[in-house]
Amino acid sequence: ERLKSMPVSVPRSQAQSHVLWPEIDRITAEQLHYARQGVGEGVWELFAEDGEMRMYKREEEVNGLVVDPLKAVHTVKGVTGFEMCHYFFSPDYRLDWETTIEQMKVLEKVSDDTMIFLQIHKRVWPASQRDALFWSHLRQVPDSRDPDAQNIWIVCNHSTEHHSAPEKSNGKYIRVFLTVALVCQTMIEPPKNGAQITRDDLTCKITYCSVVNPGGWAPASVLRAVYKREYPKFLKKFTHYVYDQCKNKPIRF
Ligand code: 16C
Repeated sequence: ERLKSMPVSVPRSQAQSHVLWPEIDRITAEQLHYARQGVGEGVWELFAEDGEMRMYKREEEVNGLVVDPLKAVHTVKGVTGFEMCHYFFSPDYRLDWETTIEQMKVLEKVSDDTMIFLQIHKRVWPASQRDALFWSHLRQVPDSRDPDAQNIWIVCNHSTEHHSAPEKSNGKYIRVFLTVALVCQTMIEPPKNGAQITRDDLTCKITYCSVVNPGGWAPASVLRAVYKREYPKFLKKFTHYVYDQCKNKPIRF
């Protein structure tokens, strides 16, 4: 009798009682689905390549503003998907790897896996300076029929509003709108003779997807030049950073 009343489901996010939860749940699932679709069929255009890293874009404009979607894939040895996502999500490390930020603030810690961030980004000449207000959610991809699925983690960032943030219309900055997803899967090469798994046996497959609407006027040529430089710089710097942070620490799945 006692067993019957015990919870049978896997532990779920504490954030599910938050007013934003339905949106977080829906957008995270959409972004996961979108990230898992390949870059084939000629719609994606390769614009940067470095070692295992490939970056693709699609040129798109909305009301005259450049909103080119970006999709990148990368493979990094020696780290897990959880480790990648942990360093991307946690505010403690953001300023170590994020080079476009001037200030970052956690406006609300909804739960261990969900926070609301306000960031002020560096100004890009000749445009006005931008800020970004978004929720960020870290989760392990729920069980599916795919046996590798339990090795997949996602961080999803999506623009939102918040009572303690300045209004986007009368603030000092133009607010960008963003939807970003980092999806990471751990591949394990089983060690011979049942030996312990070491970092040499790990490969992390990364997909990074981003759509940023600049929120107000910015010259298209400047914007495209900035992102073509900044996205590759980000993904290289961030993945090196995580590799360095993890190399002498126990593996975390
Ligand atoms: O995903 C990344 N970082 C996360 C944590 O910070 C989060 C942030 C997304 C960035 C949103 C872009 C905000 C616009 C910044 C203005 C550009 C600053 C460049 C400074 C150069 C000195 O998800 C990694 C983000 C990687 C870098 C993104 C660069 C995107 C540029 C898009 C152009 C935006 C409009 C700029 C107006 C001129």
